[in-house]
Amino acid sequence: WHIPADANFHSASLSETDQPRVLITGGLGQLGVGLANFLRKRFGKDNVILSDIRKPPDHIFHSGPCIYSDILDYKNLREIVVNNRITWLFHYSALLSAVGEANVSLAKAVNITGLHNILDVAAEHSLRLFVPSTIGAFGPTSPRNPTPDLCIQRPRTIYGVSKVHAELMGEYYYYRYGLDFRCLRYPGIISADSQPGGGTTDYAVQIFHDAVKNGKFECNLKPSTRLPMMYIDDCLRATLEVMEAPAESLSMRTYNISAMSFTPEELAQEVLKHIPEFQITYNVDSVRQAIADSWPVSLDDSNARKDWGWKHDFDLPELVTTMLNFHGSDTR
Ligand code: AKB
Repeated sequence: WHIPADANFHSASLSETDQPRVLITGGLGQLGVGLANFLRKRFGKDNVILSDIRKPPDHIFHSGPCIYSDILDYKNLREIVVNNRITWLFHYSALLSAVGEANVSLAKAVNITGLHNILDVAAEHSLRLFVPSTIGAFGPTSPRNPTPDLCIQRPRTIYGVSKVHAELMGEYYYYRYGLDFRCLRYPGIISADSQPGGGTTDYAVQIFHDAVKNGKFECNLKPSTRLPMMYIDDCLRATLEVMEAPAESLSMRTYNISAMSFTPEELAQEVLKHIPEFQITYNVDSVRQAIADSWPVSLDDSNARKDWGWKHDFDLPELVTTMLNFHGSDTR
């Protein structure tokens, strides 16, 4: 494979001293605000623009540039990229796994049609483009423990299908047009200050909130459901690291990244070490359970570790201590 000589597109032309001008789509979802804060520390407040179709709460609005953008409106996207001289785009708009099953046509529009607009605007303006993929891009016929980067991908959710599509389209644009597309397959991401919206791994965020507030939690997955998970700080660092990696170090454009895998039972045991009166009960949601049962138990991320030096910091004990501290529990 090589980039055709007549390709109109070339990778983002930043000089050594330039800071990237960053646009984040889907900015008010679980990861956008955390990513914006993280990137603003590195690149400066005004170089990172958060966008969404929703109105930002005051504290987010006052923390840095926030604008309206609709990824289904190509002209609106182009105007934002041109007017703000955007060079890097992080595309976080997506309907997650469980909510996608509840609204397939909206998931198709946002996750597939929206992605097409993003790819085109990125290629047209020579942007460096990051699109998150997920463990949900694998399915019941993928090897599950561990799941390698390259294997059968036959997911059975619209979310998973749209993410395989994103991986393949991004790589196609890379080979065909030279688009600087970079993609990581995220595990379930656990964050303290922002709620996930409609995923299968959401229980692993909610448990901390409920444990501290009520001392108990009702879990919608079976106690033995093992899934790959990652603390948000590791996820954001991995995302910046792959975006900053020299192109020649990337032997592929879509990488698994991994940190830990645990079950609800194991997570509850770890919470109990801090809150001895904590109780977990189970009320299984059949849609989420079927999705979780088709996903990897663990991810093989050896290519990311080898190519650009990926290394996670947070394992289960540090994750639990950090989350409970954030939620204000008296951790012992
Ligand atoms: C979900 O559960 O849908 C997401 C994911 C693992 O991609 N958190």
